[in-house]
Amino acid sequence: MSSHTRNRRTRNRALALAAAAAALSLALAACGSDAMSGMDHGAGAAATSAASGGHQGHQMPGGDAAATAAAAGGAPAAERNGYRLTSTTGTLTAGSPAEYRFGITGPDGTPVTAFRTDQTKRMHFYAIRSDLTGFQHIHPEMAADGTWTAPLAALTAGTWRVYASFIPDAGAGQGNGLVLSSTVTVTGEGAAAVAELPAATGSATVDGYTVAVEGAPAAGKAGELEVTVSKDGRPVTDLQPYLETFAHLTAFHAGDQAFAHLHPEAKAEAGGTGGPTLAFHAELPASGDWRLFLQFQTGGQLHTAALTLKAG
Ligand SMILES: [Cu+2]
Repeated sequence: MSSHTRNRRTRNRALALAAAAAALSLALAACGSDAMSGMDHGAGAAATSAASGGHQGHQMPGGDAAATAAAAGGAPAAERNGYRLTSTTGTLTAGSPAEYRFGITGPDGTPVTAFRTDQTKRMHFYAIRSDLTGFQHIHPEMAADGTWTAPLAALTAGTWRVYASFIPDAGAGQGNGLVLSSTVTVTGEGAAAVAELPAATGSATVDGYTVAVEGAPAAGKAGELEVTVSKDGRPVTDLQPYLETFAHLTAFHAGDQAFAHLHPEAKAEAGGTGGPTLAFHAELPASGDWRLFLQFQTGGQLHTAALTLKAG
């Protein structure tokens, strides 16, 4: 590594860490990177109280063991701060495109129809199977009555978890980002099959692009992940903006499907190009294996690379 490169990297890292630290309180309050607890959408009051205690435990990893464990584990609940994900879609059929319909009700129990735009969209929706295969990231459409429809590509049979990430623009939680989740059963052959999580690696290849990830995030601590994109051994510098970033990075925790959205340190300007190296705020709430999905665009084409990362 040349000294120039090393200096640049050191500077980038120092800036990044400072930015990450500054962003931490914001991230805790508002962004989807908090993977708060809650057992399941059926758990009702228990899930709600666990979730509301989540931030506290998250900010104080050395605090009360039970609170920390609750905060560190688990997929987001279906309800948080009075906002609830509701759906009439309990089961779907494997093998063909399907629609998942849902709504968000506010603290007053009525459907929320006012949402803030975040990364160009009012709603970010993810679906992933229990074994962390089959990642989908969709931007659903909302009807006037607040019903959202997410057009899913064909799913494999099994248990899936869906996540709605949004910022309500009405009610007591106006302006505070939330991630709510629920499960959906997909019927068909092979529903019980479980794919083994690929071992943690520093890189993955998709559509001829190699994505290398550097960084060793510690659970519950703000850190940095550096992603470098190359093709045929050459750095890729023609990344196009996708949702105002040069790469969109989400992560799902093995076992409990906790969720984290890792925000980039720099916004992409419309019409600009990026690469080969991108820095992200890495803030993974739990230790263990996380499945990362990195989405980036070149030549109008969206690519999704997946790799496993271990958080200490
Ligand atoms: Cu999105």
